[in-house]
Amino acid sequence: MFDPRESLSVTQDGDRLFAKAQQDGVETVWARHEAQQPQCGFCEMGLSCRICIMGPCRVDPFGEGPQTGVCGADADIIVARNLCRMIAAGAASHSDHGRDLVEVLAGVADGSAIGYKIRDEAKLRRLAQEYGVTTQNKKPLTIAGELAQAMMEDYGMRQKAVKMVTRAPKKRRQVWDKFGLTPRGIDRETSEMMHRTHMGVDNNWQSLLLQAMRNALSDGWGGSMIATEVSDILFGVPTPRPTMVNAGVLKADQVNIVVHGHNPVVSEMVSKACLSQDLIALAKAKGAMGINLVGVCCTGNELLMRRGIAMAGNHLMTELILSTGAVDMMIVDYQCIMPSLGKVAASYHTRMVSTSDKARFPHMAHQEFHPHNAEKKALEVVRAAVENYANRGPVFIPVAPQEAVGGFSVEAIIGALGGTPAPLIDAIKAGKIRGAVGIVGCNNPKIKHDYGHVTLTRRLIENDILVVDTGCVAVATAKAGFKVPAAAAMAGPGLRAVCSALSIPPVLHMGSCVDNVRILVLVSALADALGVDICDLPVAGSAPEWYSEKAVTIGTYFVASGVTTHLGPMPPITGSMNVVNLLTSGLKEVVGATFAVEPDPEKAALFLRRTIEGKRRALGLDARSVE
Ligand code: BF8
Ligand code: SF4
Repeated sequence: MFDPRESLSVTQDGDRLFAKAQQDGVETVWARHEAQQPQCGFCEMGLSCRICIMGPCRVDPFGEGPQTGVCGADADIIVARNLCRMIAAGAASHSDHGRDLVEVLAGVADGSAIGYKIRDEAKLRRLAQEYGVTTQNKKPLTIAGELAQAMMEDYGMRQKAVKMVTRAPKKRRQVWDKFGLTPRGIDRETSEMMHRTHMGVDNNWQSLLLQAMRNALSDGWGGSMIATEVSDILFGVPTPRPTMVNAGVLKADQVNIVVHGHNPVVSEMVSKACLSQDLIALAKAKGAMGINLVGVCCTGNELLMRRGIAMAGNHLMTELILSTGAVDMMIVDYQCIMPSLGKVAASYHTRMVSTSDKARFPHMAHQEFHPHNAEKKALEVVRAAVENYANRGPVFIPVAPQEAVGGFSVEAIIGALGGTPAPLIDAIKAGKIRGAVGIVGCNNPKIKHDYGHVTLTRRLIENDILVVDTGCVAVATAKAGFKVPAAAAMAGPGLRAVCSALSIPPVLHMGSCVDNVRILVLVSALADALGVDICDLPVAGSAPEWYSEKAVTIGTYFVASGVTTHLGPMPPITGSMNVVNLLTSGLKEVVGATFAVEPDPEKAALFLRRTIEGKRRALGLDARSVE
């Protein structure tokens, strides 16, 4: 059995549940990571290629063995192509998620998406106007149908540019036009990226990487933005509301249902089913006090943001949550769902249910959800979860839950500021708030669980930098207690004063990973208010523990939008110093921002503070020196 010499998580529930999993003989992500050591050095450097079957090929980083693949591709081409394909996969994942929402919107319009409805008509009308759909004298369902059609066009090849790029500041759009980065169609850019990386197409590492930026932008200002906006129309714009986080949100005396994955199309229906009086009565008849729905990962964030539903944990907690023995059912949709989960669940009474036609897993029952049957299916699976309560063995819930506040959509942030971004801008100008950092992304067993997120966040708020976060980071910082108004006490004096006056935490939960687009909209509003480009703002991005292809895509659209972005783990690019130099310095002359890699969050905090103070200086604001 895997025996780590030191603790694997900065969280108490993580450590205690890891010990419990060990005791129960459950294999976890850390043991499998250990079993993979040493991992392939060629792959780590991006120097292996298996794009065609003249290969697989490897380039020798020491210059002794082959310097090209069978086709003649050198290290620069191979490294660039591999990174490009990661970005294409990330863009495809988030944008396909967006497409599923558009299909539900179309289904609401024609009556086939049963149980779904338009929750925010004002936002529907705003979006329709952006898309050139006339709204006067039209019923909401008619507008919804026409908007869905217009959004579908964004996926194809009929547009010169995806519609919502017009949300970016004018100066930014000029940069994109100048370098050919304006995304034309969502599917088109991903498809072109895959085409260019086929053997014998684009063999210039620079033009490959420019297309990768256009591809990432097609997600950030296209597919992901559609996902967030349509989710708001269908399920409501998030507003601040209290919630609870960590493994302590599971209840020993209730039926516990965990939703895992990303798309609110499934989890929203499950949450509705959990309110069914019949099913609650059934739970009581089975001896439970009620039905307790909680989330993990991003579909959990979607429910937390809009409904205040409790959050049990992030990516590296998903196996451990099952080892509480308290989960009667876990319902998954897609993305970031470890294929190990079915096997972990088999050590307990937990029933596992997969719901998407796109995502199947070993040892899970498959109950396919579609817009026309989701309402009915949700009632069926929740009933099965209730019936499983009687099969529970001993339960170990290791901690008490932590309070948190989520729900900071851009609309909610502007609302908290009194209807305009002006107070935030004034606080930045006055130097009370030095700037803001968006911390995003995952967990990765290569880094102590949540150490990067929590350490970096602490250092930034201590130094008067406002933090907004999403995805798995948002769960980590909530668990660490940064997401209650009282956490202002942990902030520097300037940020503390602003947060106290507004009764907001110094770390604002902006949602799931597709909701990173809310950060793009927020920085665009700040740039417009100041009359500058995004790359001039005292803001930065960070993904301290990233693992997924989606995270590379997010980082790339942040940088292409002008936000300098720090990465914790090194992407697989060190086999080409040309690619490394372009991403970490050359891009500055193209998009006014670069990537930086630093695994140590203490050092990353210094880098991000220096970046922000440098931007302040360039804007003519006071700047602190960062030692
Ligand atoms: O989309 S942060 S581990 S759960 S990829 Fe996945 Fe990363 Fe978590 Fe959400 Ni995002
Ligand atoms: Fe090898 Fe070239 Fe084929 Fe890649 S594309 S596997 S480098 S021959």
